[in-house]
Amino acid sequence: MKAKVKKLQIISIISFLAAVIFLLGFIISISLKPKTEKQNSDQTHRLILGFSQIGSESAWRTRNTQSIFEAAAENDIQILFDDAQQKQENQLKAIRSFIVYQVDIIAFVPIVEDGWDNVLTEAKEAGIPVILVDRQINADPSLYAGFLGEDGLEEGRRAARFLLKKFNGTTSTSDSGKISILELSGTENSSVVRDRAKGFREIIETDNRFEIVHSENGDFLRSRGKEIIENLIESSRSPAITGRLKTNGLYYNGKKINAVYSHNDSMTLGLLDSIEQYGINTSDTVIISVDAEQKSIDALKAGKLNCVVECNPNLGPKLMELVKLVAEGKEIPRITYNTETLFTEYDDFSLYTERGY
Ligand code: GYE
Repeated sequence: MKAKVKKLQIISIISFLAAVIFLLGFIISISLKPKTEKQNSDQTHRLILGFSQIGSESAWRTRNTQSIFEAAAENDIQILFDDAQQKQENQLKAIRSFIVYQVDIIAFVPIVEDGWDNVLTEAKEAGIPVILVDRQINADPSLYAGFLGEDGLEEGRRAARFLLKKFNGTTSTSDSGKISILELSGTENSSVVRDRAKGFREIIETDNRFEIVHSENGDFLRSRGKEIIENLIESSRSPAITGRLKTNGLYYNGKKINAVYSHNDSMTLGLLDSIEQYGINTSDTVIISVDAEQKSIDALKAGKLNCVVECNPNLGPKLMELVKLVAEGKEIPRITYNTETLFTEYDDFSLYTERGY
């Protein structure tokens, strides 16, 4: 009997060892098995992002591009980049080349709102997801995965709220009894201009002391900002006294401008170039700008501006997060706004940090 039990014990130990050896052998064989095409490609496949940028019209735009390249490098994402030199047709060409190249994801800054349906339909048919960056479009929402950028409406509202606060309890000294506003707007038909103008008017129209007497498109360019103000100054020369220049402020059709709302810092810096060139005293003109690049913050600190609404160009890190989610086939929010703030003459400037653009 004892011998039988001993024999059984030996058999179960041997079969247990055999099972362990078999299992080990199985695990080793799996790990040594050559990876399938898909396994290899999934793990080692470096995401390729086709990115179409509108150009380099402002310090904001340049920082925006840098931020995206930096974040792509940090996330080991390859970028196929195209600078469209401010032309929509170049963006359409770039997006089509990304489709041919079969990039994994396309991201682009739509210079204007309309005219994207066809090319985005082609991207969809090619199975390439698209993310909108910085500006929005009028197109079938199923043609893009989501938008990442600024809340232009809120930027406009912030600018107007500052103006209402600044003129709180004051009445205009102008003949019309109105507080006259000059608006320098950016690229026509772009979502950012639509929103900054709309948000500003939404608040301004709650107070009938204010009147926008003139709005002109400066295409977000310093040179255009300078030119518009030069024309304004030149056209305010008083014909009566042999074209003597009015230097106690800016005028439009003889009306003194009490406030300027400029849609970006580049145009605002152009404005400052002209008033300095002509020696115009704008100490009682309230000047509000948008973007918050270092030069405009310096002008605010120097008392040349009254308020700067931040538009944050550092979209890179968030974009790469969204790119990776989309590449994994995951849903992303329809809209992701960047965090932004406000800089005004009432701030403690010693608390400011460098803007980095
Ligand atoms: O304000 C301006 C740039 O689209 C938010 O474009 C962007 C705007 C920005 O030219 O500086």
